[in-house]
Amino acid sequence: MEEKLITIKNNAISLILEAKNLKETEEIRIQFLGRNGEITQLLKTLPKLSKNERPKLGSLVNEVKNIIEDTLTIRVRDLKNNKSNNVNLSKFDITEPITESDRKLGHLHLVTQAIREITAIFNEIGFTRVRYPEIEWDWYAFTSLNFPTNHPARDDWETFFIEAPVDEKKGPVLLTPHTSSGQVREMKKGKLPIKMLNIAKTYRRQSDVSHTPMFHQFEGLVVGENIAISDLKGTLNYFVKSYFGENRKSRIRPYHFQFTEPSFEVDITCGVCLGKGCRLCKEGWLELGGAGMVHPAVLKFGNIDPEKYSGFAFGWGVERVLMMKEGIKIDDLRILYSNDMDFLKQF
Ligand code: FA5
Repeated sequence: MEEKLITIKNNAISLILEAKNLKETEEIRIQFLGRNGEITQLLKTLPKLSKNERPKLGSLVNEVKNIIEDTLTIRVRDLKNNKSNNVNLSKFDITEPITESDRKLGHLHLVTQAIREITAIFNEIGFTRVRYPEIEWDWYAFTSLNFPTNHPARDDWETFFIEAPVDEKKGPVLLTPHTSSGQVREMKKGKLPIKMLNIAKTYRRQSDVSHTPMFHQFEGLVVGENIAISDLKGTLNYFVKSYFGENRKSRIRPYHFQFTEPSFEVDITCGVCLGKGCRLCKEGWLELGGAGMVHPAVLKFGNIDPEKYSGFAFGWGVERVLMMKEGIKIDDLRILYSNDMDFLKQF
């Protein structure tokens, strides 16, 4: 039902923004909010839901209803204003105080909405959001994560280095290329068990349809006694079902990262064919991001005894998961940061 609501909301907003006259806005109002409208129908199904589901979905339906009503109000007002401005532009008085209904309603950026949703999903299972520096020492971004000195990610074609004095122990300063730089910082706090969710801006020298030079990652780190791959798999499945929908599945494939052993690449079933294979995904699966069991060398850098404790970590791109979410189709990731209001207003 949540997914259905998001689709209804996106659909309604784009129709409202495209409405050319008041007749069309009225038709849209009836389609969504009328006696037999899509939202009204959903409200009627609420009493049939279980006691647990009812309050959450009830407030969600109302929230969507309010968004549709507000967007309609603004569109109707804009259409009316255009008309009167066209009729008598000379009467336009810039000193006239604005009324409450003249205020334009904005909303949170698409990426901020995704960050909030991801945070809420992980909070439910006990992860705490933390924040670590975006301007970071090489030691936290690479050395403490078991990267050898000649690793290609350290090459300045991938990482932005900052002109600043090089520290004897921590090396040069850089714009962090991944949220994994928070792993050893979290371990060094000295509190176990760890259940961290680090969401931050990350930077790489990349720009094409699926890469932006600044993007966001969310990184999970769990460290404690007897943490196993099955815990990682359960967490991945929980996230995939909560964020993408109950009908989506996850799988892990062997991969390589310097700071996890074993390492995995995580895939989810395609939202179009649900794993059967289609033109979009070819084999039924889409790549989500990296994960693995924390490397013993990394635990040692964080002053944690790898004989006694183990852990898992995962790190994925916020913009990428957003693109992969059902109902949101973005064919160039860079549009998220292009200040294109027509695009942003849709969400
Ligand atoms: C990493 O950055 C690892 N730190 C992830 C990790 C964490 C692995 C913990 C194991 C344990 P990778 O370079 O594959 O891995 O990036 C992770 C995700 O960030 C990618 O799957 C993608 O979703 C996103 N990403 C990477 N580069 C960009 C970019 N330039 N623009 C947008 N998203 C990006």
